[in-house]
Amino acid sequence: MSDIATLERDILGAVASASDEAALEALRVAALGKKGSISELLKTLGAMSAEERKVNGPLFNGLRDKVTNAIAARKAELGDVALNARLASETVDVTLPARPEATGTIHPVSQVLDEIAAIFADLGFAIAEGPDVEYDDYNFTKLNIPPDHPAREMHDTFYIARQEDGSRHILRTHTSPVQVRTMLKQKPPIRVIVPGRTYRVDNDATHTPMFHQLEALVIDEKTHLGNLKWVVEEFCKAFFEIENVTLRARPSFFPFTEPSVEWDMRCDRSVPGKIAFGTGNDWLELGGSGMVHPNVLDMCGIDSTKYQGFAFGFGLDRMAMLKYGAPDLRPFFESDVRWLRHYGFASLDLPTLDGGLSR
Ligand code: FA5
Repeated sequence: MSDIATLERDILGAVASASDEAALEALRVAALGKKGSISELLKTLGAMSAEERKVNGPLFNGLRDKVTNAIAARKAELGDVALNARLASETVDVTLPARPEATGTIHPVSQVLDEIAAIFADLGFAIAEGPDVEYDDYNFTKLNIPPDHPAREMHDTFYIARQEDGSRHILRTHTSPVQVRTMLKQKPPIRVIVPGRTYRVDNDATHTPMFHQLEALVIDEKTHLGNLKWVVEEFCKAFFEIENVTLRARPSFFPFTEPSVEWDMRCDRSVPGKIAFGTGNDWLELGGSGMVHPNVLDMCGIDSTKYQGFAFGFGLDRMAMLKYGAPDLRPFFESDVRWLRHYGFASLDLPTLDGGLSR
């Protein structure tokens, strides 16, 4: 075997068995560095005759290329091995919490929404939704409140600039337009609740410009006021987590219900700053309700000679205030984390009827 062939075999063998990048670099310097074995060989070409150079030039250059390629290939191989070893040793346990302790809490309104969804799901109600920006027609006209009806005044409406066709959108003043949306697309029997945001030009300790309502709508051929009372009663028992609920009905007026009824629940406010539910001689206002007005049924494409039903609409934030003892409604929407830490709920405790709503 020639000297060149021996040198090639030795260098390529050493490159193939180099165990890390440092060993490979040492081999590269020993072969291809300034004073490396192959560099020294290449230097001898200058002193050779033209004939000798013709033979040895391709031989030496070929050796240099082979070694250069072998070193590059081994370097890539070692890089992959090192990366795989690093990936294997630096595993991340994704089940560990991101922070030592959970700092976020569930807002009381979200908590109350979850509680209400659990209660009404148990009573067989579906959840319906509608947009915050609503047609004047659905918010008022189809609810038996025609343009210029004085009841529009009660709603302190936020209007949005007129469209080109003269129509005007509004921020919905109550969740009742979702009654209209539901009746327009679904035939009876209907049994839905509508929790959602509502807007009115209103601002004091118990009124905010944006607040939440809970609407309920039941339509079939024989639902009556007694059914309405039973549903409100069952809701109050589950929501306030008491067995003993006494309701008081007061006559009221809403253009979209006839008759209209406001419900109060017995409570005790005799201890200053405290409220106890289910006992005492005081009354807690729950909200409005009534039998859906036949005009509303007809305007929503439901035959009022065949179908009837009830609806109610309660203030959700007010219910959260009462249940969780928050005296002022405005901080609900101020995003103060100190308030949230005080009134918020653990993020992993989902309210369920059997597990407890507000433990
Ligand atoms: C209504 O909005 C009717 N749509 C309710 C209804 C539905 C009646 C279905 C009959 C049938 P009212 O304007 O009373 O009714 O509002 C209902 C509740 O929303 C009130 O009892 C109150 O708890 C709450 N509410 C009203 N305005 C505000 C406000 N600015 N901030 C917080 N809560 C409010």
